[in-house]
Amino acid sequence: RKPTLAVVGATGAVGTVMLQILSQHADIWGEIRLVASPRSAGRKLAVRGEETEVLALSEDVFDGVDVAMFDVPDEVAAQWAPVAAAKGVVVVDNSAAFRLDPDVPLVVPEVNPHAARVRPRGIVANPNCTTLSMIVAIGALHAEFGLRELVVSSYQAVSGAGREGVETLRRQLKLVTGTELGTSPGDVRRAVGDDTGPFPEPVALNVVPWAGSLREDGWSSEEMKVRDESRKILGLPGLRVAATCVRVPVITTHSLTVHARFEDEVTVDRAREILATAPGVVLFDNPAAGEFPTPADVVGTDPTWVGRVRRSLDDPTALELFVCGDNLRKGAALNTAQIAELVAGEFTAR
Ligand code: 11C
Repeated sequence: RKPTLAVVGATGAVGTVMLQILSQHADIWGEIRLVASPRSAGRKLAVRGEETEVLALSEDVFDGVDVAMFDVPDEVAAQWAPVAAAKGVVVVDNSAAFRLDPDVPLVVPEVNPHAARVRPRGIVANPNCTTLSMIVAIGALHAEFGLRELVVSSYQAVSGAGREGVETLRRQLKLVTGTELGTSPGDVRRAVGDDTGPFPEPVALNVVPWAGSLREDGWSSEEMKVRDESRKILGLPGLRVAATCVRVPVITTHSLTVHARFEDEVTVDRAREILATAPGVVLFDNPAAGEFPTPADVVGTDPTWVGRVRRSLDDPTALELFVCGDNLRKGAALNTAQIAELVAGEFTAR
């Protein structure tokens, strides 16, 4: 039989992409129920070509549901995912609430699909979009070379901070376009005003070395997520990871520079072969022809794009890469949908 799916958080930035993906992928679901906060209940959204009414989040909404994809704030997921799981629903959750729980698998189908089958709490977690924007490529290289260390810097799009992030950049861009701003200290800040939305500084004509909230010793929550989640997905609890997360004036698609150190010497030729054949990865790397991935080309696509593949000049066991991934697709909705489809296979096999 075809399993019943609930999409919780259907009206958000990720939820919107989720509905597109459900309309594009093979139609494996029976009923699809759309769920959101009471504020959005009653709205109608298109999924699989049908206008579907959004229901208010409640316990009853999970009656008869087999799989639920959650894309809601951490505190909402922390409260409601266990409610759904207690009713026998398999929850695929895209919040940070359960990612590091040892009884909740953290799954990337190209890297650790087997983990999705063992879920003592009835919850499977979807990683953070920054981790997800690189981990498929890193996982493929790790499978061959054995990863020892990651040093990464991110260039994160504003849609990582949801609709408010996108609205903030668009508003700020209107205020700076056609001006001479960006030539003296503080001129951009004065032009965009005090309301910098979800970002601590102006993001138009700027880069902001901050994402998330403050953790110990000056690290950001986003940097800790990249470290903790990479370790868990790759099954390398002692992996050395140093991340610096930076917000850039891009609407959608996170990029990262990656320094990856492996057990033994690596060659660029073999690394390129691995990346060119790994499922979910596109190697786009011909600098002589000006070819490397950029967010402007990657946005709206599914794969992890890799370019600028070089062996480190001072360490023959390390590679340098530039990686781009759409943070709303593979970084969020697509990976969540892929996990839900893995789980759905268990129902259709019954
Ligand atoms: C950002 N990566 O770009 C964040 C948003 O843990 O799922 C996603 C936060 C998370 O701001």
